[in-house]
Amino acid sequence: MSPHSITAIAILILFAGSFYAVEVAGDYGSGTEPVELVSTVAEQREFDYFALALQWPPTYCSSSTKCCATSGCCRGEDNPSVFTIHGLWPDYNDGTWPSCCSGPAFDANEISTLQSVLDKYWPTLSCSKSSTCHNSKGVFWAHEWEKHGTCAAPVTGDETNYFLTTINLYFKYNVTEVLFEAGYVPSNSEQYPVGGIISAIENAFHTTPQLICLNGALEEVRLCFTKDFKFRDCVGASDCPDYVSLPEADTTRSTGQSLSGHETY
Ligand code: U2P
Repeated sequence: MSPHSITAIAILILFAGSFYAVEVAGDYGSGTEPVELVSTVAEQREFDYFALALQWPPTYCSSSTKCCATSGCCRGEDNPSVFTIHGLWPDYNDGTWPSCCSGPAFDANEISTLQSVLDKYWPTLSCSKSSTCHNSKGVFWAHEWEKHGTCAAPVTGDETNYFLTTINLYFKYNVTEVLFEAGYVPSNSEQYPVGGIISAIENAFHTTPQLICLNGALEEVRLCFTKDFKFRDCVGASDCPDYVSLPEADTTRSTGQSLSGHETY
């Protein structure tokens, strides 16, 4: 779909109605924490900017031991050793964000043609189902569309276009390639200076990323964009120590099923 079509859809949606807030607390992944759903009838104002959140699967996977066929942590030799997509999030300049705006519920058919790309580059890393905005649970993509995609709709349009826009940004700004080329390669022994990682991204994209860490390992890189997809600073601060690890994928972790459904061993 052309940018003009997306803009046309965006304008239609912008004028179509108001947004209603349903703040969903709790992350998509762990499934061990209770999911708190807080519904309000307050209208949500339109967001200020986008954050493209990319996760480093080996770090996330090291925090969850459960394995299942759907998890990107359990594909054996195919376990991802590239940054994968967490989400494209609409954000406010004050550090908060809208969530669960009005809009259609997730429809798997809308993204069926993208399935193989999503499985590979936007996999769930958890075995637990994710909270959706309708007091229920669904796949990771349902969570990301309903919580974030519906609020991004004034710019990104419908579900298909939300996923397409996100995938396009992911391939256009290849953080994995930038870091690997700068020498920041997966290692279970090296510690890398956070300043060096930030500089590598600044040199490539002329923007400062937000980095999120877990137990001294890089877990997420967030790139921020204006609503016309020019780089801008993120609002939140990075939370990493001065030196971080970029762990290798654990290829021994597997359910014995690959993405194509064949056994991996
Ligand atoms: O950072 C923890 C979780 O908070 C949500 N988040 C964070 C920053 C932001 O700008 N927007 C946002 O939504 C994310 O929630 P999730 O999409 O995983 O439910 C993030 O994981």
